[in-house]
Amino acid sequence: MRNLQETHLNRARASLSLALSWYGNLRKPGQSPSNTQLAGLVKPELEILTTTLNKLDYNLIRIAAFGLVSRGKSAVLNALLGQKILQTGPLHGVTQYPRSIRWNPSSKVQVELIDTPGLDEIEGEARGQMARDVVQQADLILFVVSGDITRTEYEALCKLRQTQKPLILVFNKIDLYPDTDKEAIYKNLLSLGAANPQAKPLQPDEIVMVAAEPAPIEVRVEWPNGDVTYEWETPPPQIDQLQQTILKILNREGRSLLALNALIQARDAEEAIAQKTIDLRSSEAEKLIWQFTKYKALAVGLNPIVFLDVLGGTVADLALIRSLSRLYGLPMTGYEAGKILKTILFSSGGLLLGQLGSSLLLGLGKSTAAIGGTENPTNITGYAGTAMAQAGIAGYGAYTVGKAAQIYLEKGCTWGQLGANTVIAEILSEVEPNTILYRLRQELGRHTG
Ligand SMILES: Nc1nc2c(ncn2[C@@H]2O[C@H](COP(=O)(O)OP(=O)(O)OP(=O)(O)O)[C@@H](O)[C@H]2O)c(=O)[nH]1
Ligand SMILES: [Mg+2]
Repeated sequence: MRNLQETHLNRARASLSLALSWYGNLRKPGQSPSNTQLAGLVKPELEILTTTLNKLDYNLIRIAAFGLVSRGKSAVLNALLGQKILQTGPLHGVTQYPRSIRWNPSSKVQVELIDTPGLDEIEGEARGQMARDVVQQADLILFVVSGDITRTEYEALCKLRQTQKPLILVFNKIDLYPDTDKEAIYKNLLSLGAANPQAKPLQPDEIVMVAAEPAPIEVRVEWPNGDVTYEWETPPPQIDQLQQTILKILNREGRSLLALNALIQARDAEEAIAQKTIDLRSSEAEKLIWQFTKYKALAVGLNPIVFLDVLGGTVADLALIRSLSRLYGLPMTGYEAGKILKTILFSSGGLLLGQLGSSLLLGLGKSTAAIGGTENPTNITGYAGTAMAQAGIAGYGAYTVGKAAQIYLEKGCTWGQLGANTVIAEILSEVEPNTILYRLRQELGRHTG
């Protein structure tokens, strides 16, 4: 278990280092004006890759608390810390900005707790952006509620679960409810989303009941002399169960979560780099694709032997894919180019397979026409006719392959041997049952193919 987690971290490190050196080198400013421009454009993503890699070395796990205003997000984090560090209070919007604090629950792991403003407090776009930024950094999410949840709360929860980060639903302020109500609310929370076939229900151990800052209670004090007074006393927080749940997750799979999250961030950064590169080089790429389109149409049209058509066409497509990847400076080996071509051929809804098929048919006609062509002049026109039709289809094919390759390269940049998506898939295939990661696997698996 320990070794497996270590392996996951090492693979994530290798993947990120490779991406950094690859993109760092290919986008060095100064090589050409367009490279300088590109280097400027992808600087933020390169920085993300660097900080993510550093984070892996620190072994620092980030836990972020989300929820609507006044649910007790700050109070829950204080209770975990065992100190009142974050400001709490009955007014809505006590916490205005995200704030992070170190927590050392055990000597083995370094944790950073991130407090956030209520999701319904900050307005519109700013809220969305703030939440996205914090969610992106978080390795584990605490969603704090304090009783039955509202529609807005449910929607926020669904959004957060879509980010595919491990999440614990924290039911806070249980001191306010009698046991029967508490149980009823807990059951409601468990059956959340039962009506929605898309949402997967929460598991019992994904919901934890706490009282982070219990309200003071009035206690009756009987003095030895018979006097009776009433005093307000603040009960201690009930937070043990949450603390234990978090610790269990951290020990069992903290490093794997860290590795996975780093890879997800890296994947997004790499895709953004690919996207920006492709946008910047779009006119050059357009020229290249047309060149190949013409070349391929010509090669296929002029070639009288059928199997060479198909072969020649495929070679041209492969060369196009490789030239495009070179133009973009995206990682691509011959093997990968072949895989991409195959995927494109099979995923373009038969159109390009049709290209292969019609190449064969038309090519056969063309070959026979060429063989008998010397005696009969109509065969010459027959040859020219099929050759032109075939060339047209082949050319169209090259154009489609070129366009598809462009789209594919944006995503495909993360699928190499050490590509982020490959390593993500590897890690997910190795996690043990019973872990949070195991549960995430189904979801992520759908996402990453
Ligand atoms: N009874 C009871 N009250 C609680 C508990 N936890 C927090 N509170 C109270 O709920 C109020 C809100 O708590 P905060 O921690 O400030 O809530 P928050 O979610 O951080 O709120 P914002 O920062 O405004 O979004 C405060 O008055 C707390 O004292 C609890 O377990 N029981
Ligand atoms: Mg707060």
